[in-house]
Amino acid sequence: MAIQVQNAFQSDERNMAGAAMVDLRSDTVTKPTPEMRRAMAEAEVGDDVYGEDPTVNHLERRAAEIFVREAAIFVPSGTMGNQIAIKIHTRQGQEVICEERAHIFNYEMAMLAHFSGCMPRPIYGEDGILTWKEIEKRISPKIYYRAQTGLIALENTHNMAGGSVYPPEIADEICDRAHEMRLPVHLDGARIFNASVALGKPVREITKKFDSVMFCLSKGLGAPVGSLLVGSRNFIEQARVYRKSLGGGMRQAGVLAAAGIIALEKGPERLREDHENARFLAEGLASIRGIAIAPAKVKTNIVVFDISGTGMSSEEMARELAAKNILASGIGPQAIRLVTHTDVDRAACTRALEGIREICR
Ligand code: TLP
Repeated sequence: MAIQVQNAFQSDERNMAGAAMVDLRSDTVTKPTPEMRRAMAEAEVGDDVYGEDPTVNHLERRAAEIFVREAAIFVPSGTMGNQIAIKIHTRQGQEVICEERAHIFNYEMAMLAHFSGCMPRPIYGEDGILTWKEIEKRISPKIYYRAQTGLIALENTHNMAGGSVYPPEIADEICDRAHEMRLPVHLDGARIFNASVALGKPVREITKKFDSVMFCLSKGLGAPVGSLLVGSRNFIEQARVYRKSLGGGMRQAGVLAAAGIIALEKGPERLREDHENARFLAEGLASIRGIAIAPAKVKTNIVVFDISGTGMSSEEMARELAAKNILASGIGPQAIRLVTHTDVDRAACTRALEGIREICR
């Protein structure tokens, strides 16, 4: 399930001569807007390790307000936010229940084991969505000779399951039942604003029962760097210790937080457009021979499709697309992921579709 990262450099060179590059590898590739760059240049800063950066403090306060939590902490990446949360919620030798394709399990450098000393207990969920019924069966019995479940971690939207969205009542039930068993629940909400737009419900509502939430500014919201972890005051105080231990004390980080504030306040407004473009891509892909995808399942900005019917490997397809200045990620031997974002418009999506159609012909 490795992500094969295409080297965009070559395409940049070709770009000089040919058509503009359409980069659909991820929503992490967005460049800061002129407004963000101006805010970064003008940001008021201080030493954030001393808690003295006014711009970072402002961003953290706003995140806590928006999610209706006691506190928030700015971290350099989603990975760091998730792993700090796991560390706080668990003890060494415990198990963490997550979905089989979860980011915390597959793409966070085994930090769950390395940093927290825990074992993942992965469970397959249809479209990446777990239910309490499935989770309950995998919670360790309270017997002293069995490793105990320490945490349940959900992902909303679910990246590798194609940007799927948790129905709020399913997530709420998982949290309620887990809490009855005194188990904490963490949310990898890297793209929680995409879920919020798809559901038409504010993030505070769809995340209210989780013990901690990580969300990213640097994905669909368009900031160049940064994520936030939100939770109780006590939880965030502990997170500050671990952020520093991991080398995440960022000093005059206000230059980053300034772009983050714009991403947080204005980013969500335009996600609907990304979702419409993703659906447009999915519908176009469904009409190409050899490609398997269910467009109705594409609810947010991620399109995952199977290309086994084309006889090509995802590596081959990504290479051929790159030669046309279209960048896509292979996420399995014959699975491709396209992610829409602020730097690709409908015309760019149309070009990407044409490129894929030509290759499959
Ligand atoms: N996802 C990246 C890759 O790492 C796969 C991408 O291109 O989608 N949670 C989820 C659900 C994510 O998708 C990601 C990044 C993270 C956490 C980690 O965020 P960063 O990259 O800031 O550490």
